[in-house]
Amino acid sequence: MSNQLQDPDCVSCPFHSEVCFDRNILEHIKARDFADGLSQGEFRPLFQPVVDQNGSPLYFELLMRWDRQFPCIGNRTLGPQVFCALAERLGRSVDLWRFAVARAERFIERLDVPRQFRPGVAINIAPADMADPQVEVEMYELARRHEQGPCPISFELTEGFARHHDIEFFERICRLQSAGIRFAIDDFGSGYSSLARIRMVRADTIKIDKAFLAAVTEDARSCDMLRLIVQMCHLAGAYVIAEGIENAHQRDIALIAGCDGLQGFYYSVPMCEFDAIEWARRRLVMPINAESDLERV
Ligand code: G
Ligand code: MN
Repeated sequence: MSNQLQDPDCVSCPFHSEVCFDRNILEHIKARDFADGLSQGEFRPLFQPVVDQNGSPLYFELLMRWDRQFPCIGNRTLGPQVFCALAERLGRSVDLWRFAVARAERFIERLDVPRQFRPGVAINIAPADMADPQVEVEMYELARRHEQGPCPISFELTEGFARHHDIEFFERICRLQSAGIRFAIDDFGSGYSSLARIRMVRADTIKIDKAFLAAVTEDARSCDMLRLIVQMCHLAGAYVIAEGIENAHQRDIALIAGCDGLQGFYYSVPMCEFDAIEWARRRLVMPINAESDLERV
């Protein structure tokens, strides 16, 4: 992270390295804090790569953080598990989503790589936001802005979406897919996500929850299960990403199980925009003459 000081977004990183995911902290946070945080630019997107079997970036997942000085609890960096519930309660969740989309588009623009080699960005979307008709409208606009090729921005349906049973929800996803927006089922195998969900949503990608990868190191039975889950996801027509790869052993198991992509601390922690761009540029595999196209894109 030697380049942090060159990126204004990163100035706060060294002071807030520990991310808080403890929801109990919510009782100390006021509605006003959130509104101020959003208007004062305290939300900061990080980017974590998803790589192929050679370690080359396929795309990045945008992970939001919130840096704030709270009067009663001091300086904190909060993770989405904390502030997404608050945003939803305040009816500001779509605002945060919109901010994420804008920053994902900025990231892709700054990456400045020819379209055919350009890694995309995946943004988490909560089920309640996905059910908002305005979000659907904005997703069509997004698809139109990128109509020259496959839309580089995709969405990860977070775990809670499994509780949304209404047919309109699934039809909306289907319509958007026809318009070129791709969806992933996030954290598959955790919480409420069930087999019915991968049947109802024809997800482009399924991400296997990191709890599975945590288990495979100790347990041969989990390896067999992982292989079967990957096969099932492939039969459902989806790419499969293994989340939470922390060491070479887990990487090998995920690859033997047939996973198409890998994500986790073994490859990289979530990085600020500047570091993620540097990281990607060092690893992108492009034909030699493609470099000269960089200027023209
Ligand atoms: O639910 P979702 O997949 O969006 O969660 C992403 C979260 O997982 C991020 O907060 C990220 O920091 C964390 N994460 C990413 N890679 C790893 C990993 O290898 N191990 C663990 N324990 N967490 C990870
Ligand atoms: Mn995710």
